[in-house]
Amino acid sequence: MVRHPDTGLRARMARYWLAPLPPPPERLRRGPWRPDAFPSRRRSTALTSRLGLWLGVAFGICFVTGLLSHAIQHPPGWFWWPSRPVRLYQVTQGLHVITGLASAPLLVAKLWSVYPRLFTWPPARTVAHAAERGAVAVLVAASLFQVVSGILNIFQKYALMPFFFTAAHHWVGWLLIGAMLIHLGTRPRSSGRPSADRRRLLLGVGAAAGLITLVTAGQTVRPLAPVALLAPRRPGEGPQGLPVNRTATAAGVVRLIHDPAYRIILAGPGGERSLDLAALNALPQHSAILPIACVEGWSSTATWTGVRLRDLVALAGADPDRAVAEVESVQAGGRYRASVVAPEHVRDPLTLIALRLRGEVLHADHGYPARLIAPNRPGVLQTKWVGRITVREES
Ligand SMILES: Nc1nc2c(c(=O)[nH]1)N[C@H]1C(S)=C(S)[C@@H](COP(=O)(O)O)O[C@H]1N2
Ligand SMILES: [Mo]
Repeated sequence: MVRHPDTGLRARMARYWLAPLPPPPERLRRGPWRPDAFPSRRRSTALTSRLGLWLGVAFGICFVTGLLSHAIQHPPGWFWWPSRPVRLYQVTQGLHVITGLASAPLLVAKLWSVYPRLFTWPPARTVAHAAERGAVAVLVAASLFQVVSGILNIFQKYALMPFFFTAAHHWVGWLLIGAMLIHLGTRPRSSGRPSADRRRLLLGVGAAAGLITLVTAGQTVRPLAPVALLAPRRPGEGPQGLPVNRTATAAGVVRLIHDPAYRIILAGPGGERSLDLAALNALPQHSAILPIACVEGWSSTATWTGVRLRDLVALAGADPDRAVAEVESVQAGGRYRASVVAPEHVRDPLTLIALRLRGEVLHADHGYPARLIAPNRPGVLQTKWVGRITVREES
């Protein structure tokens, strides 16, 4: 059947999409809506698009590294994450936090450069134009939400976020990237290179982004630690020279971990056994130099000593080369009281149930009597105050 092009669904859609909308009454055109309300010459499409390019790159890196971090913490069935290189997560999460923070001044400058467009007249010319502007509104709101909530999380201002940060930050990230892709397809094209004084402005914004990077990167890059002014935790500070995320007191475990009845329950195909501290110390001890890389961006490396998880898995009667272990804390509640160790990490001889840190018995805040430490995993999965290990074999 031959269809006339003008009666096809596509043609009808296109007509609807590009149909002019009725203009609003002219008497509403006041204040910022009046013609020539924004005379600044520093704003230009070249400036806006240059800022947009930087912001797009920063958001792109931030999104990919964020998704990765999310997948490691909530692995879908198809997901696989290696245990080497041991610092890979430290690098990807460092990039996530650094690009996220550096995008703050870029975002402010970009919004400054475009906010007169908020008062475009008429507000929407066509349905397509209205949809484009809707996508921009979503993009702006999502960008502000991501940058602000990310910063609040780094500074642990959970009280200012009446929602579950991790889930909200993840879903708004998707919203942001979706709106950004729509915007990339519909934004006005830039006209050439920015002029000299606009280049100066760009230089200023770039310098601000660089400075923010410098004063936050020190929370993970040791030589920059002295200038880590914006970083709430620094690599060398804390008991045994390592920052603490949640203290033993805050987790409510002080009594339990000092109780002479403390045991690790080891459960597996071979049944259940309980190991007291003497039994754990009697097993072969191994050392590993590994970082704690917190999702919040700080990281710090130390020498850990203890029992290999794979040795414990074998003791539980499972094949250490294809076993999964769930490591639980004596902590009664809290989101981070347990973590699952995938076969890749169980197998790795660097994965330890550590009893010592830098040659000393673990400090209570670092997980005394025993804590999990594994290569290339987010800090949040390095369970402290271990009370139970449940092992099962992968089929
Ligand atoms: N049981 C338990 N383990 C835990 C946590 C927790 O809240 N409870 N916090 C985790 C987080 S978020 C991090 S970053 C690391 C920090 O380890 P550290 O305090 O020894 O530096 O511990 C992890 N282990
Ligand atoms: Mo963390």
